[in-house]
Amino acid sequence: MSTESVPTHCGFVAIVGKPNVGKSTLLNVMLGVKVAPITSRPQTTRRGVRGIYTEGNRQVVFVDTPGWHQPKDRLGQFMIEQIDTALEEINLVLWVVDLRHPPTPEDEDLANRLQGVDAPIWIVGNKIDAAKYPEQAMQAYAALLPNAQRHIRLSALKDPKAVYRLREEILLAMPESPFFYPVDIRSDQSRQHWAAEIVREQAMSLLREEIPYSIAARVTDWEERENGVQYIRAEIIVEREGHKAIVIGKGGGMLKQIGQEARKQLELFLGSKVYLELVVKVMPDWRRDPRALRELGYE
Ligand SMILES: Nc1nc2c(ncn2[C@@H]2O[C@H](COP(=O)(O)OP(=O)(O)OP(=O)(O)O)[C@@H](O)[C@H]2O)c(=O)[nH]1
Ligand SMILES: [Mg+2]
Repeated sequence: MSTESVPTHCGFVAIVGKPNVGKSTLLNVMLGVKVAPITSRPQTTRRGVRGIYTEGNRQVVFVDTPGWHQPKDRLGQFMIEQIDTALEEINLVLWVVDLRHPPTPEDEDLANRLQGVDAPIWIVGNKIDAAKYPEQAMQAYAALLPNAQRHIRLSALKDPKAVYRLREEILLAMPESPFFYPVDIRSDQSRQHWAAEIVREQAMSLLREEIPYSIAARVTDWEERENGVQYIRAEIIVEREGHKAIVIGKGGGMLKQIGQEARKQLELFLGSKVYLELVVKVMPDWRRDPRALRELGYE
């Protein structure tokens, strides 16, 4: 039998939900590689990132999205637009909810938004490992979206097998279609972009209070040196001089720690030695400045 006669299946799957419910965790486990940054802080994801999973003649293009929230600045508006874009021409929506808690007004708001989506919606109740009343919580979420096709309970963090079972069902739900990506591609973002997200992830995890939200990161140089070392130069962007001092820390301690943690992650996923040079730069009020946002790729 020639391979041409085997039909291929492919489709787009949006992963949406409130901030911090575990969308990016779910995506990373689904793909088996770290495509998206994860922190314990809400609003970690800022951009719709595509993660591609291919198995045999089936391919899924997952779109991880920022957490649904009321935007307070231009960056927030950009984030909400990323959700709207992800919900266009979609084959399936995974609405990720946190089973540890009942729905909040933000969930109600998102459920209303999802009413208008044509594609089937599956509710993925996450964090069941830490949920006291998972059944009641799921019922309350399901009541917000009566047209949801399926209710799935799992722990993206603690139970990868449950995530693989879900992935299997998603693969089977994809319509007949040519593949959108080559079979060896896992993400649509450049490696520069991905590395910048790792730096931001570590900075967001280590810094306190409002500082995590006023941080951006970008890679400005990447060279493969002869000895096999990847030389990466990245900038951590902050909004004010005062923040710069906090990111650098006493005697440069904080910046060093961010660098060490980010380097570990980069080395793990690149499989080679990394020399990471970090620089802190001030872009006054970048979250409200259209030019700065454009420069940082938030447009
Ligand atoms: N207990 C538990 N924690 C989880 C689970 N999945 C994710 N988390 C944690 O929840 C936090 C948020 O995870 P993310 O994957 O960044 O959540 P997100 O929905 O992508 O968040 P935003 O990008 O901010 O919208 C992290 O601390 C995760 O380790 C789970 O199944 N159980
Ligand atoms: Mg995320």
